[in-house]
Amino acid sequence: MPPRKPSSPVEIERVVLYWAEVPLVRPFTTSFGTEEVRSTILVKLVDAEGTEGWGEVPVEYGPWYCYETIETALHVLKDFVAPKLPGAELASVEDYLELVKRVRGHRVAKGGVEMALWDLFAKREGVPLAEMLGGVRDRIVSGVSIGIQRDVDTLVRVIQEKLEEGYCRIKIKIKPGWDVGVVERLRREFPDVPLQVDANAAYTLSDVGVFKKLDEFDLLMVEQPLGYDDLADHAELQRRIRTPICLDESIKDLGCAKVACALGSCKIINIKPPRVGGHLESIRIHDFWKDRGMGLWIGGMLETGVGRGHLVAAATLPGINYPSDISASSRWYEEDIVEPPWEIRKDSTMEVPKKPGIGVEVVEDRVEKHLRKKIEFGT
Ligand code: OSB
Ligand code: MG
Repeated sequence: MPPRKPSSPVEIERVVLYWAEVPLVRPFTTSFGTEEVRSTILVKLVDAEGTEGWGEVPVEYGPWYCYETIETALHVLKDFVAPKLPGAELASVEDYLELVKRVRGHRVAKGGVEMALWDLFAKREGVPLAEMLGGVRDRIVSGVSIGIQRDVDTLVRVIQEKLEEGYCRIKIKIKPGWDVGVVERLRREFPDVPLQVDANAAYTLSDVGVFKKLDEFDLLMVEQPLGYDDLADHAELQRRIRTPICLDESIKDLGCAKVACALGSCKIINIKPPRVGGHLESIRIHDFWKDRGMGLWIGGMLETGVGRGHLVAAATLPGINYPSDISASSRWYEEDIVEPPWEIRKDSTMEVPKKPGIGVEVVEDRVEKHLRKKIEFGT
């Protein structure tokens, strides 16, 4: 199903940006560092009738996962995107993209507003966001992403705990020195668990031996092994190993997906709507990749309940054929900023809300509790 067109244009009256710092239940360590709080920017759009749309800009303080940071995102949103919105009449998401076309790159920042607009349109239409996007499922399959731990025994315990909570697929972060030995041990402990690894670009082609060894362990995929921008080397690596390569950082838009397809850089794409600038570009990548019968799932970036709602809706698209990194709110937060919080069932699925839009309510008192800065436009 193609995405649904709004039946009437919306006039944006107000835009509110909330820069918040929500504490994580446990620090999260990847090949590029450790996060103890989720710094994030929430975007609220309000129309003339007072209907609200919410989006999230899940950037970090440093340009590690992508070049955008809290400061660059606030700068781009505050100086170039948000001022264009109050009074603007938007008949579609495409109208918004046209309005901010002069801003090159900065997809996560622009994407936060794009997603808020989808939520607003869905609420105005009275339909769940999933339906608005052209989704086809009433539940999605969750997997869980586990950071680098102090030692392998700790990792084994954490995985045990996650399996007991219901997660059916485990992803671990790897980096040089925390790879083959770790996976070998996990395969002894959990021979049949669907397992995949994510390197966040920590290796180069000269490490091909590591990936040849990982080929022995029946992994679902190896995510972003090489350079964050390097489609050519990934193609070379994919020719030399059996395990499917999944690209994350490298796929910034449909153009990257087309090049990756032409070169054979990967067999699977982890679509993160924020990374590619929102839902519309996610749908374009999804449609292109699905038509070629390749692997697709939705990745996460420790989003709060707002961004998580957008991920859940995106994961209902028909071509999603692997578990997504969309865990329960409690995986990351003691208290999420939405009600109800996101939960998974014992069978590793998450229910897609039937309420309009993202289907959860933002508890603004909780946002205020963690607020660093609030910037308003309009009225
Ligand atoms: O590479 O997939 C990644 C979190 C932040 C930034 C990048 C990544 C991740 C994760 C966590 O792996 C996924 C989640 O939100 O559960
Ligand atoms: Mg990744």
